[in-house]
Amino acid sequence: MSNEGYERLAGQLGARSIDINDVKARLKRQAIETPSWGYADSGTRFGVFTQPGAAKNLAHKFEDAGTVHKFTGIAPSVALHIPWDKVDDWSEAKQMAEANGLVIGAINPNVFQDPVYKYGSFASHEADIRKKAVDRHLECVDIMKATGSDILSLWYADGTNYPGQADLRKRKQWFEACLAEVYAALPSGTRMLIEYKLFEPGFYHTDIADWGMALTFANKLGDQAQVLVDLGHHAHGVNIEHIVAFLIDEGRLGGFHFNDRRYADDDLTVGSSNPYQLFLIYDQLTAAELDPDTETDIAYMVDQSHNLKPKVEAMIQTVVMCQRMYAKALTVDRTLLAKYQEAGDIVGAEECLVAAFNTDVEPLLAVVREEMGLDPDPITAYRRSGILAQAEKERANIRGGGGLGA
Ligand code: PSV
Ligand code: MN
Repeated sequence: MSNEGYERLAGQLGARSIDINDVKARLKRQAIETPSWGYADSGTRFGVFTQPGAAKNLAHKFEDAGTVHKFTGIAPSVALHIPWDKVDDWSEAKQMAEANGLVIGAINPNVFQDPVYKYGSFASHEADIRKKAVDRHLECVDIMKATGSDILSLWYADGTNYPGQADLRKRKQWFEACLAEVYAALPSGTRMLIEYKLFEPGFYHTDIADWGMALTFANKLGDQAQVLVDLGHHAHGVNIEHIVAFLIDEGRLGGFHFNDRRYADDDLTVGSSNPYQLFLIYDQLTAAELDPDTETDIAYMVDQSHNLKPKVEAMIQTVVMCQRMYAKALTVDRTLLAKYQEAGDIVGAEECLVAAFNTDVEPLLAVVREEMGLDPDPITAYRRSGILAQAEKERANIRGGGGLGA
């Protein structure tokens, strides 16, 4: 492989006073968690188009997540959704993950599919339903202990469809009380991340509709509670990178659910529709990472149910997109940017970001991958591997999945 591109980039970074070895070291430490449910069949309410090679059980999901990690080198953990991924023996599941080169990441309690949650879970007006939802969370805390997971990732479908349907303030109070019960059960050194979403399935109101509500709950609960930003959960036009910066400054940005969308929620692979927005988010994250006065502990997780693309290939594409945007953000000339900001030079400042976004980081990523013992081109290498054809042969006649299409 010619290293001309790499040399050119090294020159560009030199001119921006950026140490290329530091950039490489950071890229090698990057870690993106993939979701078990992103490997299973999924669909819309209009139908599910099944794929013969999709994961049909937890073993398949670990295999697939392991494959993504094997080809990218930066996807070492997998998030689980309970009960979609429920098993009897968690130590066996942990070993299965390890056998695929993975650790078990965030545990997501699912309190939205059981028909008992028709009117909500933590916000249900029925005390026994709220208790059932709390119990599911406590079960997930036990799973965290058994698997070594240190994140409880919380999202609620709770909401209403019509004005007057429910008492909004009471629902908030019930939420607070249930979250506090779960918080009290969290083992030390672990975190609960509270995810917000403006609509769906509730079409009139959602109980945790935006980052301000999630932050309010987190602040009341304590240091082990933080906010999770899912890129698909905002109204159109919302400035997500601003929310990211704000939450970082409050010490409350706990994690991400990366995905992209054109219209509604998490339908598309990361950066496919709006790569510049993803870059601007990574720019804020990187600015904080490089600031010695700012501490962060952010879980970078993917939450996608890409329905039509082949699952593993799409996940490799996703992870690589996060890597690419992180690399570009690492090429921002932050000294110059600060100077332009100080001088009120709007065009100069913006051009710093545009220059970084336009920087060709592919040769750098190829070198990083080779130094990590990987193929420089993960998607082509995966396509060459024959893994998908093998999975299609082995899995075609197995039923199951566990996920949005289950
Ligand atoms: C809800 O839309 C969400 O973003 C939550 O994170 C869920 O756990 C996930 O998608 C899967 O339904
Ligand atoms: Mn999500």
